[in-house]
Amino acid sequence: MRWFFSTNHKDIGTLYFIFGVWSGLLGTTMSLVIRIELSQPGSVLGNDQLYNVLVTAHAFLMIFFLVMPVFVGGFGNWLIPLMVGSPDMSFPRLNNLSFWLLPPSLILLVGSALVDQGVGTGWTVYPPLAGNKFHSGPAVDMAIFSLHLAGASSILGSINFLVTARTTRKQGMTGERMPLFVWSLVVTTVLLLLSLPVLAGAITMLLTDRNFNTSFFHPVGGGDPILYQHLFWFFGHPEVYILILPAFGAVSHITAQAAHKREPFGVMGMIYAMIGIGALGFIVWAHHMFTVGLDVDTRAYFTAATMIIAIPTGIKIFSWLATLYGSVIKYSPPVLWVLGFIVLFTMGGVTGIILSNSSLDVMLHDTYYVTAHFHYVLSMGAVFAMFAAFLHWFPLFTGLTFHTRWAKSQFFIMFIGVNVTFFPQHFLGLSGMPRRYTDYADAYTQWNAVSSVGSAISFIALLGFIFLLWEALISQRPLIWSLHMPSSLEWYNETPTKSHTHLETPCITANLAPLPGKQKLIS
Ligand code: HAS
Ligand code: CU
Repeated sequence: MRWFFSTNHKDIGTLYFIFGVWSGLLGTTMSLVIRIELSQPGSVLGNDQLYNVLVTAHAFLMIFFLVMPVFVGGFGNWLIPLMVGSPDMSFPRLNNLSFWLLPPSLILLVGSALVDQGVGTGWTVYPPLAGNKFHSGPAVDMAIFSLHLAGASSILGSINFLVTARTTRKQGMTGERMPLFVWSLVVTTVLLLLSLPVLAGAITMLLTDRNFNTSFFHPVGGGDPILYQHLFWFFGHPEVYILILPAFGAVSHITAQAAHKREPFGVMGMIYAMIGIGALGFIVWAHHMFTVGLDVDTRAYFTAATMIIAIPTGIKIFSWLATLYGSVIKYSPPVLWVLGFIVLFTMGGVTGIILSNSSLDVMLHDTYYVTAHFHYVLSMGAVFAMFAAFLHWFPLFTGLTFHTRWAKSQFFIMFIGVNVTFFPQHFLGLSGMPRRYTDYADAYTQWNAVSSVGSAISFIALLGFIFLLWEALISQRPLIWSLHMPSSLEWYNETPTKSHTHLETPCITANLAPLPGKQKLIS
């Protein structure tokens, strides 16, 4: 009952973590089946629709049920109140509802794969494939309801986070003094509030097209399937920044800690860069649609607008490097993950810039080059940052520590695994291998085999992480606070005490030292 009815931000954050890890494992197993299918030409599953169902469910699970719940729900719930000095979220019961909307959403999603032929549309759910002609059973309807529930959960959570960050900051914490992780979630939740209703509208129109004979996306009734793509990507592009911005926030804290600095380099620049990325994220959506027949001026605009995003993102990358520059870095496990993040996310970002050239994208769209791009920014961007953040804040959450040496080797195995998996996909894409097919020409065999071996290595590394988590919990290795004080709280002169752990009272603010009167945090 404690967990079911909890209104405590730490309990709810923990629920999000457990939920996210569970969905992440399910999504990972699907990715392994995908890589087994593609490890050699010919069919293993013997069912192309089933393959497409796995690809679709994999994407939904990773995006909506792993990265968003863990970063926004898990870390957001745990850290926002601690970082702004609030006893809890502003609307604790709404917080409970936000979480508990997710399990039914997940059940609908997993259920959709089990009824009729499943949802084999890809996470974009484009009509006409997603219409009742090609997906006639209830599966797509279930997936639409699943997205509605997950969307409602995110919207309610976003309102809660924004109100908490705005109204419950302790005295003296002006915007410039608010920690960057909180800022990253403020921008993320604004993006959620502005983009999710558009997705909800699009999939509701799809629902009525499927069930009530409307024709929003049916040319026969005067509709247009391209309208769906515009609506979807008006949500979809901000969504990818929703996935990465909290990671940016976490990386800022961890780099400052790694460099033994009170704050990262260029805090104001970091804040404006995140706001800039968020704002620009709304005016670039048609770079996903360069092949639908846009006129050349429109393509020129979307190419240029998309490329501009390299500037605020570059500001962030170079600010992290400047934070690290000149300091003696202690290569602790979270720092290794963060360094991996900076290098590999940048690679993924640069392939994004290549894709943003509409004339190149005409060739590269729907090839494995796109798959390589988004796995570099997601699997090695968002997910690496997630590992970094988990290792960084685990001592704060539990008072316990990971086995340092084993955690470092786990990082290196994962680093090798994901690069072996995804780097060859650039070659496959450049030589024309399309995404979302079960089979391929023999010429693509070699790099596909390599990629599949890489996914097996990553899976072993993932099992290693679960072992490490179990080991950390079972061995109860305590943290010595004075040596490992997380700088994120130190910045704001909040001395972490034992009461930061979930074992003590949920109300921690009473134990925190007041913010120093005139101390300058921003130079
Ligand atoms: Fe992306 C497709 C372009 C960032 C995720 N992206 C996807 C998909 C996903 C995704 C999931 O324009 C597939 C969706 C699907 O299912 O179809 N993406 C970009 C650009 C950026 C970018 C320009 N993407 C992300 C992030 C993601 C993400 C972040 C999730 C976490 N993406 C595209 C395009 C497509 C696309 C096309 C459609 C492709 C297609 O055909 O379907 C930028 O935000 C990246 C900025 C970051 C950097 C690195 C750091 C910057 C530095 C500054 C110097 C760099 C410069 C560039 C000046 C650029 C260090 C120099 C250029 C050189 C060539 C060297
Ligand atoms: Cu995009």
